[in-house]
Amino acid sequence: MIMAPAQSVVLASSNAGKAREIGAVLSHLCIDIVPQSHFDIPETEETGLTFEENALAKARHAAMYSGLPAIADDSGLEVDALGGAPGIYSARYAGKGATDQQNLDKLVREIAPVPDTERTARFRCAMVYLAYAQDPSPIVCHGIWEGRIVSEPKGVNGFGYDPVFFVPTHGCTSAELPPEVKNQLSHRGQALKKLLQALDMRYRTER
Ligand code: ITT
Repeated sequence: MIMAPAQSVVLASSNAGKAREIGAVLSHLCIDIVPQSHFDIPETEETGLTFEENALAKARHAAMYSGLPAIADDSGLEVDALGGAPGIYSARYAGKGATDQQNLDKLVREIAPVPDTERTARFRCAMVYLAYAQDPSPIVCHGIWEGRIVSEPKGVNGFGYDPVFFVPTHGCTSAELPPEVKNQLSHRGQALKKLLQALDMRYRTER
């Protein structure tokens, strides 16, 4: 049987943690994921007011500069006691260019006075696929992961806020979960599962 060559798709993310998780799930499709760092792509401003708007803008930008179909993820942590913060500003909670550690430290400080019973939070993810930059019908998939914020960071897996995101169903933080378990449960894993189903029509067959 003659196999069609794999289609290259650019991943519009500079976040290594996200890229690892997305690459692991999309390895089931007959596509080659090309990181956007392979192209000379200037940075995008994330000016949207929703995860979806920001994901669309990142995907459109990467598709335009690479000439390839593009996948983008915009995600973040919503903490009820903090009025939904850091939300769409999760990557820059402690300021523009902040590291994961600085963002995490700020969250630990802000959550300290909040009683345990009021620590509810959730991760949200909007995952977008564009066939080309002006694609008028993007595929947009969402995922939500409910949990609670703990005071003491724990675990070394994952990235970002994982060490303080307690997963009640598993009795540990998401940074203590093996990567494949996080991908089955997480906001990103859920959005990717939907994207996989939608893309399966275009890029059928497992490799
Ligand atoms: P790209 O835009 O290049 O993809 P980014 O890190 O700037 O990378 P976002 O604007 O979507 O991406 O911000 C997402 C932030 O939300 C991320 O930096 C983490 O702080 C947090 N976050 C999202 N998903 C997470 C996860 O699965 N575990 C822990 N933190 C997460």
